[in-house]
Amino acid sequence: MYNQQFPSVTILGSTGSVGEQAIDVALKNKIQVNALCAHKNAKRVEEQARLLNVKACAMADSKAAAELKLALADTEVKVYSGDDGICEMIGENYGKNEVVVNSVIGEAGLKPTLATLTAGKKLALANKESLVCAGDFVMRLAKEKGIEILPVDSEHSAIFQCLRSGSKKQIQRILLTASGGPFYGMTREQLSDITVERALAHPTWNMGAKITIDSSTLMNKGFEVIEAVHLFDVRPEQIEVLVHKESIMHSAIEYIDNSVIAQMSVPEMRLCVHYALTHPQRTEAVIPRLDLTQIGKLTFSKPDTKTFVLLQLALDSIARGGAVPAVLNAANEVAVAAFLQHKLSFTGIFDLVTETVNSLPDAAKIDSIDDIFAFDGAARRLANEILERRF
Ligand code: MN3
Repeated sequence: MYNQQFPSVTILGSTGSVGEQAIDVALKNKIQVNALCAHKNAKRVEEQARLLNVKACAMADSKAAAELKLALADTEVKVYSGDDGICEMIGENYGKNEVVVNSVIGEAGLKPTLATLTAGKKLALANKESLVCAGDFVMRLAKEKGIEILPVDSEHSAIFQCLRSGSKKQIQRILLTASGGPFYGMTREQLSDITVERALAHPTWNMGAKITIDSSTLMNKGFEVIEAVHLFDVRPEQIEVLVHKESIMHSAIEYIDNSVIAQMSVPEMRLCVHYALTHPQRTEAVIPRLDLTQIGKLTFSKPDTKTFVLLQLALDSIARGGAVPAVLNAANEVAVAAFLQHKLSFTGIFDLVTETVNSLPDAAKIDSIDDIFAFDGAARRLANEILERRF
C-alpha cells in the first residue's frame, strides 16, 4: 500500500540519474508513482512502468513512443508521444495532489515546467534550464498559481532547508558552495588539452555527462546562481560562490543577524529528491550518515573566475537579464555537445559560449516567453555557425 501522507508523483526524465534516484526514493517511502517520461530509452521505461505499476508514460522521441506502446500493449498504461504528448500527460490527473519531478536535461525541460505550473501541480525541480532560461516567467506563473517550487539540486535544496530557520526577507547573503570539479586550480593552458574521457572520469556526484562537464567548467555553478536569484528572490550580489572541495556543506544562508545556517550531508542527490518528496516531513534516511571526524576538515575559498570565465559570464548574464541567460544556456548546450563529440577542445567551450553571448546584444530586451524560445533558437544557430567557422 502507498503512504497517503505524501503526494503521488510523476517523474520526468525517469531514465536519467536524478530520475532513477527519484524512483528509488519513491519505492523506499511507498510513494505512488503515476506517470513517467523519458527521451528515448523505451526499454528502461517499460521496466520502470511495470515495476511501479504506473498509469501513463511519455517518450519525447516518437519512434521510442511507438516502441513503448507495443511493449506495453498487454497493460492499461497510456503512452504519449513527443513534446506535446508530454505536456498533455502532465495536464491529466493520474493521481491526487500530485508532485511533478522535472529532471529533464536541458532547455527541453522548460515546457514541461510551464505545463506543470499551468496544471496547478507542485513542481520538484531538478531541471536548471527552466529557471536559467525563463526564471521570471516561471516564478511569476508559480506565484499566480500559489505553487511553491521544491528545489532538487543539492545547493538549492540546502538553501531551501536552511530557510526553515528564517524567511526569504531575512536573507542577507547566500553562500553557494561549489566542489570546483576535478580541474579546479589548473591554468587555462593546462585546461586546453583536457580530453572528453578525462572530463567524464571522476565526478564527485553521480550524474549525467552534460552536467559533469558543466560542473568541471563551473558553468553549472553560474546556472545555479541564476536559479538561486529566482528561487529565493535575492539580488545576484547577495550570492557568494565558495569553492568547497569536500562537498559536505551544500550551501548556507547568512541571515540579517549574521547567523549562518548551513546544511550538510554526504554528497548524495538522493537526499535532495527525498526532501523534496517528503517535505515538510523528514523520513528514514535513504543515504549514509555523515561522519565529520572521517572528513576531518572543511575548506573554503573564492572561485577563480579569471580562468573559469563561464562563471563570470553567468553573473554578467543575470545582471543583463532578458533572454541573455537563455542565450548563455543555448550556447553552452551546443558547446558541450561539440566537446563530447570531440569537435571542440575543453577551453573551446569557454570561447564558443563567450563569443555567442557577446554577439547577441538585443537579447536583453524581451516581451514574452516566445521571445525566450526565439533567442534560444537564434543562439543555437549562431553557436553552430561560429563552431563551423572557427573551431
Ligand atoms: Mn548542484
